[in-house]
Amino acid sequence: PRSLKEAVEQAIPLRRHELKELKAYSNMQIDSITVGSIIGGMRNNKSMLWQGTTLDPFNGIKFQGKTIQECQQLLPCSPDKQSKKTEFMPESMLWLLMTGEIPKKEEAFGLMHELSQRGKTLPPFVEHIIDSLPRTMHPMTQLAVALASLNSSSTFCKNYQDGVIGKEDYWHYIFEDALNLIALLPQLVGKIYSNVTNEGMPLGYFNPDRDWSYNIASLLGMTYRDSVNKRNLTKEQCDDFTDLVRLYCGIHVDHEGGNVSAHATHLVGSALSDPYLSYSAGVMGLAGPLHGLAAQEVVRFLVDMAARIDSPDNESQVSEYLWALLNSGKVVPGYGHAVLRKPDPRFDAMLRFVEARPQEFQGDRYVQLMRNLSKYAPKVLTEHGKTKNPFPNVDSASGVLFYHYGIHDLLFVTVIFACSRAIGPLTQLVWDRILGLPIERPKSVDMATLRRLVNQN
Ligand code: FCX
Repeated sequence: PRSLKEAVEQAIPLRRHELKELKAYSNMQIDSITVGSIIGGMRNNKSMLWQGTTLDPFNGIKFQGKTIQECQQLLPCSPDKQSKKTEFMPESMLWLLMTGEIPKKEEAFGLMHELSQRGKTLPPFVEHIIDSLPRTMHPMTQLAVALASLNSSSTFCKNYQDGVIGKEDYWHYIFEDALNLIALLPQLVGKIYSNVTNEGMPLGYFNPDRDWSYNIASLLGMTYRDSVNKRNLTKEQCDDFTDLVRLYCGIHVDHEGGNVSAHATHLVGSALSDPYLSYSAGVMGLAGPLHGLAAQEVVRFLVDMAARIDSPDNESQVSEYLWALLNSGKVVPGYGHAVLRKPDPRFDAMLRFVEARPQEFQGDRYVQLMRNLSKYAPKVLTEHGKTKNPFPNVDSASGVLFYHYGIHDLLFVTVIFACSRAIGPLTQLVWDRILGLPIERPKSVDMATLRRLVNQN
């Protein structure tokens, strides 16, 4: 079977040719920029090349043109799940985003092994840095620090500084770094979780024969090994948790190019900062409450609300809680979106995970509240009248499912998001260098210029 790198190499000539053809139309106008977009966060400006995913306001995310459900049907699952086809491996998604092709089973398994070989050990200096950080430091900050520190092992950085590589070849080293970074995430995440919850002592093991998501679950201490699993979960629950990681990490990889974490990675990478520095910047963006940190905020909000209402079915109490939140000037976390105008299909995918396990979730009042909220909150938000999208986004469902299985450190949820989000933006970073895209440098304007332009029209 082909390696991922061989498959990328096969895809290059066509893409480079396409870009060359497009360059002939460089002066053609395809969009216009309004005053509203300049002072309103550049909403809807078509101004960035992004290959792996596209986001439609009404149909949601597509991965190389494929919906979540198509990906669930087509992308290979981990080797241990062949008899019972369940969630695909994020490794398969990485292959799809990088190459535009559905990998053959053997290719996906090959990539799984390649990643586990690359990710076997965390460099000792990174362990040391994480150990030296205060246990109370936000886990996202710990992750950003650790990622940035890995820049000292960047093959791109070293070869660039040695002056031995030409522009055409940058991508080989960016690819190496990107794959190494993705491969190390299970170890990084496990180390940070043990730092936050277990005085830095390991909670589980890395298994080089298993898939990336299994290793995330294992290093969080969530796979079924009696000696390690202190959470009294059954084997089935542990397997379900690993599937949850596969599902969650499989569908959070990317949300086209303009979202904060993806755009920050692309922007910083355009200065030829290496993938570790670039994705560290992406992680810092993901750590904002209006973006990835919403996953953490949702769980806090559900736990707090559940303590103040009689039952998750009490719509009037839930609505009252929401109105109090809105009237205090806060947002309802997990609701609304800058682009989407319908319920997020990623939210639906998380709900299908719950619905496939009715017995497991029936007694969980937080999960029940999350489900009911998706019916109650849109009414309140519509009446409130501000948000353009009153429906749930993916963050409204994800954290509470991790909470269900025992990840009770609420600040940690976004770190699992960050594992997944590496895959899309780093894929694009590889293609940025293959295509030789330039440093990003949009034009800014001051108020006087804007006023002059407005008066001219
Ligand atoms: N609750 C209350 N008010 C909301 C709201 C919500 N969930 N969503 C939007 N609004 C408000 C905005 O704050 C804004 O108010 P303003 O005019 O006083 O500034 C108004 O509605 C218009 O905003 P809108 O254009 O609909 O949304 P934006 O593109 O500005 O913002 C986000 C999009 C996602 C930032 C916004 O909906 C929000 O804050 N949601 C809650 C946080 C959240 O869930 N974030 C995760 C989003 C996503 F999934 C991700 O990127 O990870």
